Amino acid sequence: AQDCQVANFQTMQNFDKTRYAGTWYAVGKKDPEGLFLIDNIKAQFTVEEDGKMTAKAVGKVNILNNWEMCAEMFGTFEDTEDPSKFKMKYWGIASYLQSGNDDHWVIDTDYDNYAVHYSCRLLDSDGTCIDSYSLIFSSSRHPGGLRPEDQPIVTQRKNELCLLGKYRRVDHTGFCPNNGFLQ
Ligand code: DAO
Repeated sequence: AQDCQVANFQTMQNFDKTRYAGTWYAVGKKDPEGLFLIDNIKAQFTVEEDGKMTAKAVGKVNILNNWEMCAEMFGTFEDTEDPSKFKMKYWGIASYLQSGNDDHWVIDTDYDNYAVHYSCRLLDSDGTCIDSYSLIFSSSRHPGGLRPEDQPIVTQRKNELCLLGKYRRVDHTGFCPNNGFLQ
């Protein structure tokens, strides 16, 4: 049987946040309960002078059930003993946007083309995840989607996360234009 224990999920070996820095386009997403970011999701990771990773992200959200807007979000990342696993604190530039603390794991990346992110918000007593979200990123070299040669790797990672078939496509329609928030 497949091992779906979160503690046993393989993450990126020797993750290098400096190589990871830059702009990534979400092209796939497995939503958590209480979905927040819908589409047009773009994240920009930076390594600050103190060596800590930070991020800015934009994405379309639904506020008050029916108001579509572009959320501008900040994230700060605490290192852990595993270089691929971070504790992320996030908040919006506006107070009515979601904020919180999530795990932020880099499952796999080749730094240039694709990245697979994972976060479990709630563990079950058996060690599997009750509430997770995961983003599939394509680099700014391929904002429209993953290269064909990266797709089987990403599918394999989705399967290892026990989330195969649970992702949806994330569209980029220009709803969240570059307005100076992201460089
Ligand atoms: O979309 O439902 C959801 C959960 C996403 C929460 C995280 C918000 C953004 C944080 C900043 C940067 C990292 C990708």
